[in-house]
Amino acid sequence: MKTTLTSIIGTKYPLIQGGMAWVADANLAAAVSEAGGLGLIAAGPMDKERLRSEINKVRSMTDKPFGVNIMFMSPHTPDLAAVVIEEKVPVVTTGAGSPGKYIASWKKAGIKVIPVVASTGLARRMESLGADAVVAEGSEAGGHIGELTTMTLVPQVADSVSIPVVAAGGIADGRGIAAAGMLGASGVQVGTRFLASEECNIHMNYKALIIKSKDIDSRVTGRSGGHPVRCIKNQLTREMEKMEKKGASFEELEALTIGSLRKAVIDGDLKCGSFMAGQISGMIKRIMPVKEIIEEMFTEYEKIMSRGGSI
Ligand code: TUI
Repeated sequence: MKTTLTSIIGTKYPLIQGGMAWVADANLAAAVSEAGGLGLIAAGPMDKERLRSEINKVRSMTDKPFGVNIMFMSPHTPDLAAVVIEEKVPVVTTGAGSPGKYIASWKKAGIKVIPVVASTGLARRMESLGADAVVAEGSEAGGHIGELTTMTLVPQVADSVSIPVVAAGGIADGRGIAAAGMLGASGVQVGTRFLASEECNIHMNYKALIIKSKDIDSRVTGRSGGHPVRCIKNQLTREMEKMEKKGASFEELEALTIGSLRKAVIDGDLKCGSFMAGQISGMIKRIMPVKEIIEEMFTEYEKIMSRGGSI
């Protein structure tokens, strides 16, 4: 498949893996890249030496293009931003903040830069600073989210910039890819579906929760503190909701969630973990190899398009 996105990132399919902090390691990234998408290492919780070692590991597992996701809530961001240059990483995506001050140095190093945005304003700012494409991520997505849904964000971003737009949030099958195309996107970013992949190194409880979850099982907490995060509902999201109703401060809420993503991914702590996942998790019914997930998605997409995109 050729789209304006595949010619930038050099992949077989116009698909980027979500940069899921604590989840997306070299194993998942290499599997996605080897299957024809763009695999990402989530630098999120890593220090620079851990990131360097994950980059080397991906390179030992695949010779296909891959990327690193840098999210701006990490204290290691300046170091991580330097490592991607030193290691000549082909693509960088960013999240949870503006990569403004790093774009020029990444571009100078020949890195393709694809910031994740949740508004047209940030998309335009990223284009003017030299971004190669943007991921427009709607609030159906898991983890840290913006205000707008994928349905409303993607076409507005597509109308606002001339660089390719990648749709994200709620996409887990061929229908989602076709819909993204209709909204003006040149590709998709997929996160939640890869949580239920064989190559994803998360605790079994996390995968089981994705498989078990229904359409209405996710909750957004943290809106009151300005950091809305979507997770599968559990004891932690219920406690957060109670505290937010009582008007708890940002610090009190943070105290409750500190380390909670690690508790989900590593410990499988069903009560106190933050099981970040998108609203589409209700559609995900079994754990599959990454290659089968990607091929199934694009086979279904081709089938829909061969009918002229009608449903
Ligand atoms: O970044 C994400 N999703 C994430 S990051 C993450 S790590 C985390 N760990 C613990 C608690 C909370 C988060 C989990 N999920 N998606 C991309 C994304 N970026 N969505 C929204 C944004 C965003 C929001 C505001 C980007 C920029 C922004 O403001 C930029 C500015 O300065 O105007």
